[in-house]
Amino acid sequence: MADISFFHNPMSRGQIAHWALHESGVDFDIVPVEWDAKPETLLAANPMGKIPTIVHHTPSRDIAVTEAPAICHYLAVIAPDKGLLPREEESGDYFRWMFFAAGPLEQAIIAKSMGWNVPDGRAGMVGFGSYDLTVATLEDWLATHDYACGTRFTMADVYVGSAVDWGLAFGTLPDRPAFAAYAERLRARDAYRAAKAKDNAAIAEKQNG
Ligand SMILES: N[C@@H](CCC(=O)N[C@@H](CS)C(=O)NCC(=O)O)C(=O)O
Repeated sequence: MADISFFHNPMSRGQIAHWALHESGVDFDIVPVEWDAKPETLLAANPMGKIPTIVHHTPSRDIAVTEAPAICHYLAVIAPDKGLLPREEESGDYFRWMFFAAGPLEQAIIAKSMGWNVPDGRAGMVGFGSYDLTVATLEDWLATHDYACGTRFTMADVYVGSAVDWGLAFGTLPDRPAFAAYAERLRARDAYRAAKAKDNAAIAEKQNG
């Protein structure tokens, strides 16, 4: 058995963890998940039955990690030689943008996709304030910084970058030059390409029966 079992469906946020697994270089096996037949082992590890979920088989116990950003950071921690963790002076930016993407950005995109509108006068109670403000805030950063931490790729870029990559691909983010340039930098990475090649092949296989 590999060190990590990765519960995955390629048509899902599992793609984020798949890219992170390739960046970290850890040993993993994919456990394929069909939405209408979730394995008991997935539900035991994550009662939400959500993808991505990983289980790290360590000598002392099996450690289940859920939530894509947590999985990304966990993988950076267990593969310290890969340079995916922030240096001390980068950690403010790293955690700021990782949590920004997991909180305000995800909520803003989902709310827009679902047609959920913030009632007039209630933006102050909503973590993302407004979709436009959330998008503009990330755009401002990426217009002047190549990566979440400035000049260097870190694991935060797998998570933030996945939101931008998907947002551009599915039209849930506006096609702004700063987003496009950031996505291009990320799409050139070997780990990104390796993970996406496998996911795209698996999707094609599903679609072709
Ligand atoms: N908060 C979770 C969200 C995960 C999630 O919603 N995954 C979806 C696929 S994109 C899923 O597993 N859906 C299947 C289901 O809920 O049955 C994360 O960030 O990883």
